[in-house]
Order: sequence, then C-alpha cells, then structure tokens
Amino acid sequence: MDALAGSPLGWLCVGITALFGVTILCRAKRSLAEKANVLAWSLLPVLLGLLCMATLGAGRGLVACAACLISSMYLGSRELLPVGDKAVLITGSDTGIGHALAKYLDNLGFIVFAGVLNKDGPGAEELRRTCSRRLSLLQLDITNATQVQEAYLKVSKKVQNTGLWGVVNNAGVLGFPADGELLPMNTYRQCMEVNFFGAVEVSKTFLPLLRKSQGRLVNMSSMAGGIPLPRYAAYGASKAALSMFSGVMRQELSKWGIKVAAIHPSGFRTGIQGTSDLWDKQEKELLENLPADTRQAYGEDYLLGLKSYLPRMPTYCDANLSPVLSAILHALLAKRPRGLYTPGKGAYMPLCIFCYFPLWFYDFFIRKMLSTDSVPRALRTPEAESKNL
Ligand SMILES: NC(=O)c1ccc[n+]([C@@H]2O[C@H](COP(=O)([O-])OP(=O)(O)OC[C@H]3O[C@@H](n4cnc5c(N)ncnc54)[C@H](OP(=O)(O)O)[C@@H]3O)[C@@H](O)[C@H]2O)c1
Ligand SMILES: *[C@@H]1O[C@H](CO)[C@@H](O)[C@H](O)[C@H]1NC(C)=O
Ligand SMILES: CC(=O)N[C@H]1CO[C@H](CO)[C@@H](O)[C@@H]1O
Repeated sequence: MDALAGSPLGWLCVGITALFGVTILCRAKRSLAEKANVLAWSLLPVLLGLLCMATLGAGRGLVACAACLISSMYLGSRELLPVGDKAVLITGSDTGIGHALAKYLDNLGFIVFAGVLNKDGPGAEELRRTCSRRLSLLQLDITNATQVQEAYLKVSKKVQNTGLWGVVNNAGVLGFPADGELLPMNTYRQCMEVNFFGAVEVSKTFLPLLRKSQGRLVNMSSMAGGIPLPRYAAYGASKAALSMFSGVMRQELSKWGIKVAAIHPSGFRTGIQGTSDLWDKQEKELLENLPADTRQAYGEDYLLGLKSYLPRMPTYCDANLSPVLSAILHALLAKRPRGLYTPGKGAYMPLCIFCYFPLWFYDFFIRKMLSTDSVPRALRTPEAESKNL
C-alpha cells in the first residue's frame, strides 16, 4: 500500500473504491436474497482492485480499479429475473422475429400468447405443432379493434392469478422501399395503421394487465425509426412515431413500475422483405398513382429499377435472429433493462453519427454507406447515361 500514500491519484483510487463499496452495501441491503450475487459480482472485483493497487502502485491500480468497476457494472446489468410463470404476449408471430421469439420464449418456460394475423396460416400451424401446451394462439390483427378486444378478454381470463408480465409489439409492415416522393399515400397510411396505430391500441388495451404485474412493454421499432434512411420515408416515419409514443410511455409508466424498452434492429432476414408477387403488386400501385411529370423526371428505368432493391436486401441481412432474440429477452427479464437496444450489424454506428455529428456529415456518411447506383433520368449526365446503357 506504500505506493498509494500521499499521491493524489492514490486518494482518488481510494475514493472510487469506497464509493463502489458503499453502492454495493446499499444494493445488498435492498435485497438479502441478492447477497450471494453481490458477493460474487461486486465484492470480488473490489478486492481484486485493492490488490492491484497494492501491488501495481496507484497509476496502474487506478486503471485496474476502473476496469473492475466497469466489468462489475456490465455483469450487474446482466442480472436476469427468473422466468417462473411469467406470461408474455407477442404480436405478429406468423413469421420472422415474432415467430422465432414465440418459440424461443416458449422453450425458456414462458407462458406465451402468440398473436397471429392468420390463425389458420402456416405460421400458426407450425407454432401449434412445435411448441409446448403453455403456448396459446390468438387471432390478432392489430388494426382490428374487435380482435384486439377479444384477445384482451382471452388473455385476461387466462392470467387471472399470475398477471401478464410483458407485451412485445412486434407486428409490423415495411411497405415498398422507394423515394418518399414516389410512394403512394396508401403505403404511408398502411405503415401508420399497423406500425403505429396498431401498436398503440395493443399497448393501451393491455396496460391494465401490465400495471398489475409491474411488467414490461417492449416495442420493436427499427433502425429506420431512429435515423433518416433513404427509401424508408413511410416505414421510418411510422416507426419514429411509435418511438416517440414509447419514449413518453417510458416516462409516464415508470410511476407504475412498468419498464418500457425499444429495440432498433438493423437488417435481419425475415418475411418482411416480401415476395416477388407482392413487389409486382406494389410496383403496379406505385406506377398507377404517379403524376405524368414525376414519371417523366424519374424515368421508366429508374422506376422499374426500384424493385431490384428488394431481392438484394437479404444479402445485407443476417439470417441468424439470435441477437434480436437476446435483446428482447434482456428487455423482458433484466432487472435494469436498457431503454434502447440496437442488435445487428451496423445498427449502432449510424445512430451515433446521427446523434453526435453535424447533420451534413451524417447525410454524407449515409450516402457513402448506401451508395445507390441509379440516377433519375432528368439528373443524368451524358457519361452516367452511357454507364446506364
Ligand atoms: N427484419 C428486419 O430486418 C427488421 C429490422 C428492423 C425492424 N424490424 C421490425 O421487426 C418486426 C418484425 O419484423 P420481421 O422482420 O419479423 O417481419 P415479418 O416476418 O414480416 O413479421 C411481421 C409479422 O407481423 C404480421 N403482421 C402484419 N400486419 C399485421 C397486423 N395488422 N396485425 C397483426 N400482425 C400483422 C405479419 O404477418 P404476415 O406475414 O401474415 O403479413 C408478420 O407475421 C417489425 O415490427 C419490423 O418492423 C425488422
Ligand atoms: C375484425 O375482426 C372481426 C372478428 O374477427 C371480423 O368479424 C371483422 O370482419 C374484422 N373487421 C375487419 C375490418 O377486418
Ligand atoms: C418503436 C418505439 O416505440 N421505440 C421506443 C420504445 O421505447 C423506448 C424507450 O421508451 C424509446 O426510446 C423508443 O424510441
């Protein structure tokens, strides 16, 4: 301990350790049952930190102490509540993330209420076949108030004793990714209808049950709901609306002990990318609703090229959904869930740039990241024209 004596760095070191120790004692007092955990995850690093200081001297000791503090905070945030008999409602479990989540949570022992758009569809059939008998399927089109109400009655009857622990607002639609000027009003309305109004209605309907359990509301937003991304005017705006709704809910519901978390995943390979039949239909709708001069300015090949983005999407998207599933599990079970999760490749970095850099730099970064190869007809230079041919 000689190295510490007198030096200001040494005192700082002792101060940090003391603060750390007091925090731990407070936490231990809060819950006797947690004592074992607290000892394992917190006291050990403190002792190690002190040992480091004694042997390495104040400078390196401080670094070691900080490392211990950070790692213990990290481990602390990984503390999960037991699954027990917690019941969770998931919307949009027919395909994709919702479907995988229903299976994953069922497997972990949760009582799962899987809302599906089509109770007789292949997704529902698959869940019926592969999941335990704890899982109940609910016919739930989140844009249909009658179905939301019916689902509520069914769920509240089943969870009378245990309460509903979590609601995962997962159902969502992407619409056709294209320039905002070109998208038909119908796409904007549909995105808002499902991604925003649907999720709000489900949240409002089920909140009384969450209040009883002091549970969790998890909303599936998107990277495109947190930052502006070209081609996602309709989808991004609807997700941004949902994000703001949930942000306010997080503030308002904390007094009831309900925690709200948002997931902003990057690209994952699911049903959301659609099928070629659907793209044909959406392309047709887009072209039909376009004024003649807009059609002229963009040019036929640009417009017909929009569709080629969709089959290319899965190549950037990860087929392994486990980062999203673990993020949702953390949001549901962590003692201290985060407000925002960004699972997936490239989900965090653009958000950071958007938040901490000037807008012009963000726009430049996105242009470079998503370098689009096609140019509207009216903007083409002769050389670009020859490249296009
Ligand atoms: N995949 C990604 O890369 C990604 C990225 C960011 C965010 N997200 C978000 O993650 C969520 C899940 O998406 P996903 O990728 O798993 O897509 P998905 O496979 O299309 O899953 C969405 C599910 O919602 C259902 N649905 C659509 N409209 C509905 C309605 N009105 N009522 C109830 N259910 C409805 C869909 O049913 P049908 O299949 O029958 O239409 C589908 O089962 C969405 O909110 C999405 O915006 C996904
Ligand atoms: C809403 O759901 C109910 C009950 O399933 C159904 O009878 C009704 O036709 C649906 N309404 C719409 C607009 O789809
Ligand atoms: C899509 C969505 O609703 N996102 C929000 C969910 O809740 C968190 C925390 O309140 C918000 O920060 C998200 O933006």
